[in-house]
Amino acid sequence: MHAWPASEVPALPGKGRDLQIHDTATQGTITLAPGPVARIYVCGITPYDATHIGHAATYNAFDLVQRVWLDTKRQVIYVQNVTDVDDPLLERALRDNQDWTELAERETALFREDMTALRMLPPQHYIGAVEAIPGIVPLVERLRDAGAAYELDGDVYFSVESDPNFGKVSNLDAEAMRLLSAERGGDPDRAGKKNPLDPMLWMAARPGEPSWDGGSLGRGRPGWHIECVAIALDHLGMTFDIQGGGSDLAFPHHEMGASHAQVLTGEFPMAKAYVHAGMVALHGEKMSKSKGNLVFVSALRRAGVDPAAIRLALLSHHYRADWEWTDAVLAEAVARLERWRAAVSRPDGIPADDLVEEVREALSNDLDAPAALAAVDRWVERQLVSDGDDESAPGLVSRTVDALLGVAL
Ligand code: 5CA
Ligand code: ZN
Repeated sequence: MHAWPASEVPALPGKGRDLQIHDTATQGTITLAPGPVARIYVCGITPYDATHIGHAATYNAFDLVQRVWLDTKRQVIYVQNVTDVDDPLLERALRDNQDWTELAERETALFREDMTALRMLPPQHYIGAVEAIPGIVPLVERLRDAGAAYELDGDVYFSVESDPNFGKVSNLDAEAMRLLSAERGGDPDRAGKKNPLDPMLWMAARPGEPSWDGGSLGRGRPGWHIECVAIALDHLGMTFDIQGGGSDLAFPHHEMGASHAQVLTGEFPMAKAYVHAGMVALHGEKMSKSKGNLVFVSALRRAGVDPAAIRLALLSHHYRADWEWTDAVLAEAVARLERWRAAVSRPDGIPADDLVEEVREALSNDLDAPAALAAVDRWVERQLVSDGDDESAPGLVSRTVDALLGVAL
């Protein structure tokens, strides 16, 4: 699949800082020092509805990761998937009486437009579940041949008990896992499973649903977790730096993915850091496609909201916090954008070399974007009333805000 165009990332003077980031698995902060190449896998959308602010907030967090790494002159290999076949997508297509491939293509195209408008840097490998099927089938066969998978009425399940490290990504107790499994695509109540938590690796073809040749598995379609494992291992290999997504992916998705990879390779963890963004809510509840309490990025853009203001609204919350989208959040971002633009449009001003370091410091410290915004705010407030004569300052601030925060002033 093609991704979307990259906006240019200006080079900044001086030296970038290494990223320290919170890892869900070890529940601590890790300094990722990945050498000259950094590798990140970010779970992509299930394209049955448009990009909402919750999605945008999560992708914003991982865009910052890339920007911090690029600032250290590392090469970044960024992989993202598109879950372009799965139950929710097929259910929505059926409900709306439309072709599921058209629905997926349309929403993926809109996602690309939203990401471009928000200046999110594209992945180098943007891979759909459907196109990954030829790589998924042999992995499921290997899991089965290793005794880590079993068949139930033609469907193939992964046995969580085959992984000695199962549970070490999300650190949840059995009851919590069971509840979340039922909530997030699992089927803990299906009779005949060895363990209620066992996730599906391969779903045998159902009447009226799309299916693909699965070799010795028979016709069917892939399970959700093995999709991301296959794509990640194919393009990044084992022990890449970050697997990222919203906090609702820690369990079961990233836990199961780590388990699949553990059995396949004998290694744990698949990613050095499991990084999870908080959930954005609307009207007191998590924004979600299934509940329909959504603010779409495309709707805001159509209403004339500057994407840079949307981006500033996202940046005004720490990525790990759960927060609520309100009109006030957006209004504050619009006002901030105006102040920042006014400040950098002056022909000269007060020196900004310290500001570059403050923004670097804030982001390297577990992506503390609110602290980065506060640092820019401080420069802007002084700049707006100063009679400084540093001609390079406004340009340097624009480049810093662009390179490290993805905001075009
Ligand atoms: N296709 C799978 C991942 S492989 C999936 O979860 N798709 S999704 O469209 O449901 O979500 C895409 C990303 O947005 C995930 O990382 C998810 O955790 C994140 N996300 C969904 N809702 C919210 C929300 N309300 N706030 C923050 N992030 C969210
Ligand atoms: Zn995923």
